[in-house]
Amino acid sequence: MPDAGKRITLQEYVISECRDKGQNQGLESVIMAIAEGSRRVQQQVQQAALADALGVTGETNVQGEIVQRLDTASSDIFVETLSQSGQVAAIGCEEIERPVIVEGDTSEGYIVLMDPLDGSSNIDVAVSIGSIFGIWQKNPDETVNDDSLLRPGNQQVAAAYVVYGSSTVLVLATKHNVCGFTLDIESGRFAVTHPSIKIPVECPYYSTNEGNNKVLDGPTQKAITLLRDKYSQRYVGSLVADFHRNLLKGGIFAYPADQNRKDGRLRLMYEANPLGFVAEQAGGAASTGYERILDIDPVELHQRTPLILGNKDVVEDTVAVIRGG
Ligand code: AHM
Ligand code: MG
Repeated sequence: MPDAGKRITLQEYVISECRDKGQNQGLESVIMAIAEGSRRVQQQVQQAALADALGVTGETNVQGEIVQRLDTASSDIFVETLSQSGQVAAIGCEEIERPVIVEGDTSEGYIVLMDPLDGSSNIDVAVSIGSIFGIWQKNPDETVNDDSLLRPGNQQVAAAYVVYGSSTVLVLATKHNVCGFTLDIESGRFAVTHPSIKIPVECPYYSTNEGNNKVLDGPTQKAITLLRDKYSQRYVGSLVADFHRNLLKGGIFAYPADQNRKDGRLRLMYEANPLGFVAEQAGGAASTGYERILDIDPVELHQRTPLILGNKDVVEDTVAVIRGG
């Protein structure tokens, strides 16, 4: 049986980060709302087949993608926990067209952008999926509106993701550290299991959808061929799971632009910015192929971006080839 009692809990960790190390005040309430939401989503993911909660809703989301029933359930759970945290002024969500502006917003409020359930194609088949969160602090005298959410990733104060896999792991990146916590199912608490994550210098893996090779431009095809020649391929098809493996074991993830996806496949605000922040805080890098992800000035909440993410040296080498170098 786990002895989580001997480990530092997520709550103890974030209180220390926020109060003792000068990380933004009130952030602990946002993180604990994410943790509570994740605990509930994890239960739903585990029980979905038994509760007849798998499958599609019959709707398409703002991105034109088919909505799974668990996408909607997860989105509702996180909107509820974040709204009730008392520290969140606005929420942007991959599944919701317009931002959710929270009533009774405080002057120290935060803005959270999230993909509540990443890896939709894996939901029904018991393969690892996850949730992703980017966290910005609103200006103290600002009344939030839709435009308040359009901030570059370099202004994030923290980012987090959760993997619902063979165990449920929450990874939190703050200004000081990247730390991983595992959910103790019995107590419902997350406890520190990966105290200070740095992406390994070695890069055993590359993760990309090889089926897209034929629609890549010449330089990008060459970049992927170079990765294939050097590294082993691992591709789950859930960004969170692919990124988590590469963060712990070393690796690079690539979803570049192609003929069918001129702006890339993944979402800047919900996927690339938060994971780009985690990667950089852990010593890695995130690029579109032409610019640093975190420096993009967003023009649209649901905008897409090409994404090259992971080991810093390998990202830089890959980007140089994509640029025709
Ligand atoms: P989602 O947020 O709707 O689940 O879509 C994003 C997912 C990522 O998790 C994953 O990296 C990618 O889409 C997989 O795309 P593909 O099936 O084209 O390889
Ligand atoms: Mg996603």
